[in-house]
Amino acid sequence: MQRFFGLLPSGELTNETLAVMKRPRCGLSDVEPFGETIRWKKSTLSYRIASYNLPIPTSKVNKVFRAAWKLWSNVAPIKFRKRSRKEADIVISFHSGDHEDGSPFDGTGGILAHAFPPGFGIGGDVHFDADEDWSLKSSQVKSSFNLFAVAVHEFGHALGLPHSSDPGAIMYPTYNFAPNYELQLSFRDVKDVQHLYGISPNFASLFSKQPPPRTPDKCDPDLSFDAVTELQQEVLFFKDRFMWRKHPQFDEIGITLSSSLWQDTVPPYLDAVYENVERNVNVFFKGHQYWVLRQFNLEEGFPRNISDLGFPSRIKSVDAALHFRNEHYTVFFTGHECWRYNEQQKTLEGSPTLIEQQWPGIPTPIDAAVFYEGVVHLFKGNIHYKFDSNSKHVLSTGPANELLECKKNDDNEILTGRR
Ligand code: TQI
Ligand code: ZN
Ligand code: ZN
Repeated sequence: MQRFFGLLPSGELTNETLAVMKRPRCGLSDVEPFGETIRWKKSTLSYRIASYNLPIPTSKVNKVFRAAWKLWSNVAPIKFRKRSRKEADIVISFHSGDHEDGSPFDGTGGILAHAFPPGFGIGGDVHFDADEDWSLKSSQVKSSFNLFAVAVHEFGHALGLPHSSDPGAIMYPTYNFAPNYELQLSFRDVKDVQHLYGISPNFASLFSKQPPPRTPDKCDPDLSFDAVTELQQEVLFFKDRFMWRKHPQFDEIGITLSSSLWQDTVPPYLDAVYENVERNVNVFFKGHQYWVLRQFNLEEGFPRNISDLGFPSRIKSVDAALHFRNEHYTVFFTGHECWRYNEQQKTLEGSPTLIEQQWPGIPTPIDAAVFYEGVVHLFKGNIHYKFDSNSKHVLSTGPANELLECKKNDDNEILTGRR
């Protein structure tokens, strides 16, 4: 009932809820129920930005909100029109503490913003906590929140979207903003808003080149990996912005954004990752750069160029890194070559060798490598090779995702939108 009447669906009998229950009703409304949720009935929605408490100059605030609405109007047939004075369907405002809607803000941190589901009056309104340190920058300042990212999420609520269980979705209930990467709606967000409002006539042409990103499915028989590494007791499998964590004590191997562990220190779409237990560091590779992290903190001076490791300038990236704890060296794979890096002397030893000689039976270039449970695991496309590095032969092959213990179930289909 609260949801229907444009109140935060807290389940509590607040004064506002009581007031709504007492209010006279008439049959005309701008909203209609849609299954469990409600949606706006009209296709052009007006919004107004209240001028008080603005944390940043008006012109910048206007730009951020216009861009946030555009993400939604690009995919669903809704138009958003800004109004300056007249009443608007959606009022956007900044408040601190109690602002008399039954859901007071809580100062710095905690709740950042909230939005009311579609409806008259306060319905669709979006409130931001004026006590947060709001940022606009694409490079993130610690402890500040990106106004654009939070606005896109709240506008989703204002359109009637609930939270999503897909960790790649903007509507997933954790703050995950990757600076330097263009924020986009995920495949799941797009499906959800199109389920409510239909498909924008521009959708096909706008997204034909770059469709909204899907969250990978560990049960996909075509799954391949960007990188695989050990991390203390776990094995981590990287793919796009995500990773799966295989922990010896947990039987469920879940997917998370890799930023959930490293925030914005390491980029998505990595090339290679390895752990050096002795030096207590993790090393990440992407393109010509590498990052060294000690206990989740970036070491000073990183990222650095891979040429600093001793690679000649013709090597533009690293495909995979394979660390041998006991022997104190790491093998880097680049194209059809591999290189041996001495971790104690911190130098590349000699010249590269051909993968087909050192690793017979392994096609090149490879995607990922890890030494785990006494065996070398190499990944190429959707195939996983177990390799014995002493006898130099392939022990077995299987699907790339065989270590992820895929248990096919409906949840997975719901999560990824695949059938
Ligand atoms: N505000 C919550 C949110 O927008 C308010 C909320 C809505 C809520 N539905 C809820 C809280 C159900 C509890 C249960 O989700 S928030 C994010 C996140 C918030 C959170 O300030 O916590 C974003 C605002 F978590 F997704 F990052 C924006 Cl993006
Ligand atoms: Zn409020
Ligand atoms: Zn939310």
